Amino acid sequence: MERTFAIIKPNAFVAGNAGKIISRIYAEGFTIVGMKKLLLSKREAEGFYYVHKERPFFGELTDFMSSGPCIVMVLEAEGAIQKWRDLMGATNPANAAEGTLRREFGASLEANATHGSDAPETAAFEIGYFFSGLELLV
Ligand code: 3AN
Repeated sequence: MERTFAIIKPNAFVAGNAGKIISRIYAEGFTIVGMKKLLLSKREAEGFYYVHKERPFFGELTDFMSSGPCIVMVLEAEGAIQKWRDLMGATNPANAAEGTLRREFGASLEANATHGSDAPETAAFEIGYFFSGLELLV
């Protein structure tokens, strides 16, 4: 079993799509090991996206991620990291395949509805950024 870290981003939460996304997560066979709603501060969003700090979109991305509530989750499944990325679809909703979450709920490259870890090391960092071990008991 593997764990990955997921976010339902502010655009999806504000549009009222969190419930539909959570239903898809269950339907695809993930276990939700941890889940909470947060309103990130700009500083907290910057800390989370630290690896992107040199990218030109860093300011806009962290403004967006602190613009409204989001839901952070730890998902468990066989091959959870790739499985969740497959369910999300391509980063740009315009390129995301039919049936993926970003295709259905993404509004733009930035407001692309969901986030998912891209490797075991990033999953470990991202899970630890938001959850303590005590919050992830199953
Ligand atoms: P992914 O989330 O699919 O792994 P990354 O790691 O390339 O994609 O990008 C991190 C986040 O930064 C994405 N979720 C996306 O919302 C945002 N992003 C990526 N490229 C751009 C861009 N050119 N303009 C604005 N936001 C971007």
